This record gives sequence, structure tokens and C-alpha cells, in this order.
Amino acid sequence: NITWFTDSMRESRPVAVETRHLIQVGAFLVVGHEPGGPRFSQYACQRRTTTDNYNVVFTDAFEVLAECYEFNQMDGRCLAFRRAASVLKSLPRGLSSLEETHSLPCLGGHAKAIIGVGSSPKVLSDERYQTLKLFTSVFGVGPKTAEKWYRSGLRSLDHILADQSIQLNHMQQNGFLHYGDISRAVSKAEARALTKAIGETVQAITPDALLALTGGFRRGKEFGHDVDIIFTTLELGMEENLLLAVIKSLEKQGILLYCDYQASTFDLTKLPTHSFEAMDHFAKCFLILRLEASQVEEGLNSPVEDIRGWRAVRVDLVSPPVDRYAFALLGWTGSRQFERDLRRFARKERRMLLDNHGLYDKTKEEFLAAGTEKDIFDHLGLEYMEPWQRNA
Ligand code: DCT
Ligand code: MG
Repeated sequence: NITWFTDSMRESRPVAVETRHLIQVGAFLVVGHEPGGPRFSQYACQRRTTTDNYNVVFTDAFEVLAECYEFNQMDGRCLAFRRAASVLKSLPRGLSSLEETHSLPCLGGHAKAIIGVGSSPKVLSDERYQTLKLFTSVFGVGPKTAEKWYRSGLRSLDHILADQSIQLNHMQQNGFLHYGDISRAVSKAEARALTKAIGETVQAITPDALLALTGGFRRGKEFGHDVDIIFTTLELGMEENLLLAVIKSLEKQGILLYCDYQASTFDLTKLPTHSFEAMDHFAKCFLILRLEASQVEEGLNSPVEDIRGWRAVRVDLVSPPVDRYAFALLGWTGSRQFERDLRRFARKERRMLLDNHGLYDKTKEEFLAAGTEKDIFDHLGLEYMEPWQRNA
């Protein structure tokens, strides 16, 4: 007889809980004690969230609305819908009534209204939304450029390519050149093949290296929009050279189709930033790599009529100093919502500042070192969450 406390002891009611649900809600299942404690945290870093989403109808609707608000630069509303989606993703089953939402955090009146009506958002058929979505699907095109093109009357990718007054930058040119390939999802098998290729390249340069596939694939996702890989050398201070040598080697192997290299601007005296949206300061590169069908056991995620025998894939590489590896690994594993809330939790509940570079304790006025992700959870007084439980 296990009770799933949805809000407080007062309002608790038993629900059917299967073993897999027990695993999923983990820390938030209480067996008849801990008086009055709310069981659904407002922080994503306290909700175990796997890739099993039982409320995809609602979370898809919320995410479309969040994106729409993002296009309109209404950050508060955007975040509100992202938070609402994140809460529903952590539920061990599908919502069956509006009443069930009353005990959940982060669900505002607007979100509840959508659940009540159960309809898909009208913006889906909105021309502006559709066009901005299309334009931002091109690698190198952000919301601001998309908006500019929309305002000048452009409505399709062909319109943009035909417009003589538009000067595409190098990244955007490559975004258009490889559009068919990089707008198609990357499979887990493809991500593994690229991790193997990068791993061998790193190994050939530095036998003493750390490397991990991060991003959505580390969280157990089957598909992603890119492949995120982190690596470093055990020799502190040599990480940037390692990344440069890897890029050179990929070029020599003939698989480097595009490279945007960003040198390190990491300053170890700076306090962690408040903003999540800003990129970290480690040496990194945004690549487009050529992946051969022969490298992928299960074959490429390409249409059957595609007989080229290869495809282009977006790959991000980041190379932090080894003493910051755990922070960077935690940050690059995501999800974005999980990371946002981890930082918010640190700031609001612990008077600590966290980002991809480090953790600073404002009370003790000192940086806290970490060799593993677990160390960071420990410093924050949080139960450890496996990467596959961070799909908030
Ligand atoms: N990240 C970060 N700082 C940012 C943006 C993102 O540290 N300013 C982290 C969070 C997730 C990780 O980088 C990888 O980013 P994405 O590839 O965009 O996310 P993903 O979860 O891997 O999604 P997808 O499966 O679509 O690639
Ligand atoms: Mg990714």
C-alpha cells in the first residue's frame, strides 16, 4: 500500500503505482511519513524525468506556445510554458482529469485552460509561427534574423536563396548547403559511430584523455538534432591544443565539412553567471561532419532513395580544463530545463552560483571543487540523478 502524495498529506490519495513508476518518481514517493511535504518539487532537478512522456499531447502544445512566445521575445511567458511542460513530463502516467493538475506546481491558469479544452494551439496554423519555425530550422539562423526576413515579406527558403539583397554568412551558407541532411534527426547509432570516430581521433593525439557523448543521447534519447561530445586531456592547460589538433585531424581525414571554432575565453577568477542562455567560455567548435554509411551498423537515418552512402551531421565538441570537466559534463548533458532549474535551485535554496565552469558558495565565499557530477549534487544537497532521469 503505497501512497503517492500529490500535494500534501492532507490531500494525499492512493493511486495505482507500478514498479516502473516507483523507479521513475523515486525520491518523491513517500511511504506514510514526512508530514505536509509537497511531493512535486517546483525544481526540475528534484523531479526524476525519463524519456517516457505520458502527457506528450499537452507537453507538445505547451512547447509550441513557449516557442511562439520566444519568437515574440516574451521570455516570462515562454519560460512559464516550458516549466509547465517540464512538470507534466515528470508524471508517471497521463493526466485523466483537470482536477489532477491542481496539486502540481508551475501550472498557471493558461496552461490549465489548455489541458481543460484539450485542443492543439491555434498558433500551429499561424503563418508567422510557421515561417519563423522554418527559417530558424536553418543552421546559423536565429530568431532575430528569421524575424527580419519575415518582415521583409519572405515566406520560404527558396525566397531567401533567390533574394539578391540577402548576404548569408558562412554558417548560414553551410546551413542551406546541408539543409536536407541536418534538418533530419540523428539516430543513436549515428551518434555512437561519430563518438567512436572522435574518440579514436582524440586517442591518437592524447592517450590520457577523458571523453563522453553528452546532450540528449547521454540522457537516453533515441534521436537528436546534433551530437554533443565533451573531451579533455589529463594534462591541465593542454585542452585547447587538443581540440585544435582534433579539428586538424578531422580535416586531414576528409570528413570536416564545416567548422566554427570558438577559442576559450575562460577566466577562472570570474564568478558563475546568472544567465543560463549564455554559452560557456570553454574552447569549443560547431561542426558539420561527413558520416559514411559503412561506419553505422544499423545504417544511416536517410531516405531509401538516397544512394550517396553518406550524410552530413551537426556535431558540437567542447574541451574544458580537466578540473572543470565534471561541471561541463553536467551542463552539456542537459536537458536545458534541468540545467536552468539546477542553477535556480543553487541560487535560491543554497546561496550558491552554478554554471558550466564551477560552483561558488556565497556564504563561505569560496569555489567548491568537484571531480564527478555526484560531487556537485552532494555540494548542493541534492539526491543524485542519473543522466537518463534528467529529461525535464
Ligand atoms: N547547453 C548549455 N548552454 C547553453 C545551451 C545548451 O550548457 N547555452 C547544454 C544543455 C544541453 C546541451 O548543452 C546540448 O544542447 P542541445 O544539443 O541543444 O540539446 P539536446 O538536449 O542535446 O537536444 P537534441 O537532442 O535536440 O540535440
Ligand atoms: Mg544535442
